[in-house]
Amino acid sequence: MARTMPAPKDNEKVVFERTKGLTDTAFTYCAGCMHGTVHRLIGESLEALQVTGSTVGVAPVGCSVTATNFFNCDMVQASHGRAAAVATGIKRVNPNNIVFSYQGDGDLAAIGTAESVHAAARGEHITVIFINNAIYGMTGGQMAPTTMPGQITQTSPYGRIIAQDGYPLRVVEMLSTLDGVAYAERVSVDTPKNIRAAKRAVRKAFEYQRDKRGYSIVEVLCTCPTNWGLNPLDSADWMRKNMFPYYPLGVYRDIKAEGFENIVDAAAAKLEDQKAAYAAQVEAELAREIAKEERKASMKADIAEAADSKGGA
Ligand SMILES: Cc1ncc(C[n+]2csc(CCOP(=O)(O)OP(=O)(O)O)c2C)c(N)n1
Ligand code: SF4
Ligand SMILES: [Mg+2]
Repeated sequence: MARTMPAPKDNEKVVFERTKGLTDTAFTYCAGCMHGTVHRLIGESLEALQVTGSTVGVAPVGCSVTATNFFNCDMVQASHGRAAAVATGIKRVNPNNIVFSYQGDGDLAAIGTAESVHAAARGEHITVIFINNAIYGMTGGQMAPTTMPGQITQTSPYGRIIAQDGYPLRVVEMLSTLDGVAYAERVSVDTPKNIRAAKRAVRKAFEYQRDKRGYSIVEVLCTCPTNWGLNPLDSADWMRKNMFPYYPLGVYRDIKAEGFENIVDAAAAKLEDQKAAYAAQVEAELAREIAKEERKASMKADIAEAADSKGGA
């Protein structure tokens, strides 16, 4: 639903404005849902970097399927899980555009795992905003790969059973091991302090893409009050108590902080380190073998000497 903000009257001063990175459209998310907060942080980053006119966003399947209505940039709709592949194609033919995907945990970490891992491994110059709300929100609250142990969902009525359903996926930890990843951080938007940190992370992810450093991802821990069956405040408490310990907030990869310009330099330095470590290991093994042979030879000589002295006695 498009809305038009009334113009300020003569005696009124504008103290706050809706970011121009978002369209003037009311969000359709449930009350207390954090998708809207994350949308705003993305909109503000695009506006601050002055790239709304040269950005293409890729919307997923999930509650944020409607994201195409909200961002004030070109938007494309990917089918379920394919957003990283669609973003890859768009970025490769338009390398000067900013390209981002916005994906839920069902989209990115279940059906789209392959695309997501390989886009990161290839070091695609895209930015991924990953909404981890520990559930399939849109389809009524089924278990996601990020659902917490013991968490009750529509498809885990007795709680997620680890022996049966396995362990939740820690996405930024996993992806940050890949050489293509320039920046990976996990944030949340539950408090003003965390929202400010999340804003810095989202902006940095876009800056890294603009500066051609490599793939960037920001995982945002979010609530889904509707499917968790809790009110928004209790949802935030539940998230802090249950999700924060398992999914610690923080930076998991930042190649600039590590002293590199881009993933190519970082990967080359890592390979040199690995080659040096391997050479040192081979050398140490060789030294051990030589010492062993020397010990053997000296023992043989001792035995021969002892035999000689016995024969002579
Ligand atoms: C190929 C395919 N499989 C399954 C679905 C059904 N589906 C739509 S949204 C969704 C789950 C989305 O959950 P998530 O990505 O976590 O987003 P959220 O709604 O929680 O933000 C599923 C399973 C689909 N649309 N297409
Ligand atoms: S179902 Fe959950 S994720 Fe979807 S809009 Fe509602 S609260 Fe948000
Ligand atoms: Mg989800």
